This record gives sequence, C-alpha cells and structure tokens, in this order.
Amino acid sequence: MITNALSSYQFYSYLITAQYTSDFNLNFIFQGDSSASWHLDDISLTPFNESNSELLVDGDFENSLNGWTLDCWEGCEIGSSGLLSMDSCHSGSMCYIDACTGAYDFLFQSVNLTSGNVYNLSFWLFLSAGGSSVSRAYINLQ
Ligand SMILES: [Ca+2]
Repeated sequence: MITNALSSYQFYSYLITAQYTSDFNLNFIFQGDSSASWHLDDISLTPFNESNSELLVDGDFENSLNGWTLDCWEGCEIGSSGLLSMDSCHSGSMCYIDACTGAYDFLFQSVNLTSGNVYNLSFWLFLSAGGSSVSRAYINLQ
C-alpha cells in the first residue's frame, strides 16, 4: 500500500515469484478525494533479467487503454472509474489518473505467469496536490 506525500513521480520496482502457473490479474486500486489524483504511467512486467520481454500491453498508456480493464466501486458515482489524462504524465502524452472520490477505482490487466519464475514489476506513481488521509494506492497480482 502506498499513501500520500508523493510530491513528484516515484519509481517502484518489485521482484515477484509466481507461486503457480496461471492467469493473474495485475491490479491497481486507488482511493482518493476530490482534491488530488493518482497519476500512473510506464508500468512494466517482465521476466527477471529479460527487460525486453514485456508482458503487459499499453503499460505506458499511449494506446487508448488497449488491454486494460477499468472499474469502480459501487460507492463511486456512476462513470467515475479512472481515465486517460494528458496532465502531468511521466512520459509520452498520456497516463492513467484515478477519478473516484471517497471510494475505489480499479485498473487491471491479465497476465500469464509460470510457477517458480521470477518477474520484475515496475511503475511510476505520482499523487497530485499532495493528497489527503484518504489517498491510498494498492497494487497486487493475484
Ligand atoms: Ca505515458
């Protein structure tokens, strides 16, 4: 879980070992308020030491969210799932920002991982306006 106080883009990188062979959902779950937006860009998931073997589609959000599924919690107003933005992106023209106020919006993509293999997940994340006590980001692969 990542909380507030990201005054600029931060780079996150994790090594993950698949516990079994299956399709997994890579989930980004954001909770925010009306004053701040989570900005997400340049997501990468590759086999360890194979940085040219990208498993994700449109991890840089330059291709119209192709490959991604968006959703929002029922506590959000209808239609308030996240969206593409041209504001304060890490690279290129577009990035993903959350839009739900007070509850959660979701962004996920399915990837197939092989049992015992190690993967490197990385992404850039920025919270505009400093956020608040309700600004949280959850990232998981399940
Ligand atoms: Ca981008």
